[in-house]
Amino acid sequence: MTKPVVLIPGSIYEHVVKRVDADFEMLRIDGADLKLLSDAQRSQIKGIASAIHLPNDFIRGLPSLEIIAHFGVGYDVIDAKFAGENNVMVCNTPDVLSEEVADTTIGLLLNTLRELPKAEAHIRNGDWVGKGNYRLTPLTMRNRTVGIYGLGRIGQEIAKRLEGFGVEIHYHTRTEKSGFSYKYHSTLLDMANAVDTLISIVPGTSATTKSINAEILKALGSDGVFINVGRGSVADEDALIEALQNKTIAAAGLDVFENEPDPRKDFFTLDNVSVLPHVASASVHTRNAMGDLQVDNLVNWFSGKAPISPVPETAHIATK
Ligand code: NAP
Ligand code: 8YV
Repeated sequence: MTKPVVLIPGSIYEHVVKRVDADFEMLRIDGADLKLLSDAQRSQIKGIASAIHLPNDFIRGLPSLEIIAHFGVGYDVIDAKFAGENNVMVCNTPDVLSEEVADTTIGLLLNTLRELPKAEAHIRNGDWVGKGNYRLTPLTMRNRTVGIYGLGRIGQEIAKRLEGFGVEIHYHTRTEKSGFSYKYHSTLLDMANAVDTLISIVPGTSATTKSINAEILKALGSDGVFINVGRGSVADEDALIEALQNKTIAAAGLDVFENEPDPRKDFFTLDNVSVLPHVASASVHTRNAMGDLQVDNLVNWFSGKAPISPVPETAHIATK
């Protein structure tokens, strides 16, 4: 029996390549560009395994396409509504990365508050012996009130970990979640006024774009700390840089940026910012689990079973 043709456009984690190659007729091209495919190839492609932006005209140009399996829980690089309207299933990789991302978030928060990367540089570059002890950090986790913007799968894992630090926990989502003792705020501004530490772990959508703006940062206050592990698009970076320069807020910890992998240079020159290169889920353990889930969605689909993790916009599409 011939295997379904699965396209990998652009680069992807090697574990995914190996699995796609083993289970399907794999086709690889450098990017999501129809010009890189012959007419015959376009009509043969039934599935996509990708981690990059797929423009709508690319999806439209593949007449036999049934399913897109995305590497990542956030799928803002795919217009899933458009795919659904064109009967193309979209799957993402939720849950398997939630704990890793939550662990990294706590690490980034501690790095930001306690300046651990700078303290490590102090010993590595000889300043401990040359200049003496690293400074006492003005910021601490002690007595913080933390607001979590997005209490979904990852937000809940972050909250669980924060409980161990003895800090007060608040959250904002569009709908109040049952079964949590954390204080709910129906607006982001209301929460920003009530907390001094804001962790953003919402998806990148039209509703969240630049929602962390000058007003929210001002509400956070001069002791305020902003941590972004969700998507760079959620922060208004002009407003954030200004707030950090003027000390409207005290500090920020950023794993995600509007322009990746080449973020605004201000984030590297400001001394009240701790940065990471979008590594929240980046361990071999977790990336393997993400890759397996991505490919298992394709395996299920092409053996006539329901996909494991369809996104809500395409969950209505019937299994073949
Ligand atoms: P999830 O389970 O779908 O949770 C999303 C949460 O955000 C929900 O609580 C949702 O609650 C809330 N939300 C969505 N839109 C909102 C809005 N407009 N206003 C307020 N709250 C809103 O997703 P997840 O698995 O936790 O992942 C969240 C995001 O994290 C991903 O989409 C991705 O962008 C990001 N992420 C980043 C990394 C990284 O490496 N840095 C890794 C993994 C994930 P309501 O629906 O009630 O509003
Ligand atoms: C990955 C992520 O870095 O899952 C997500 O939404 O942002 C991260 O886990 C990314 O998806 C890899 O392409």
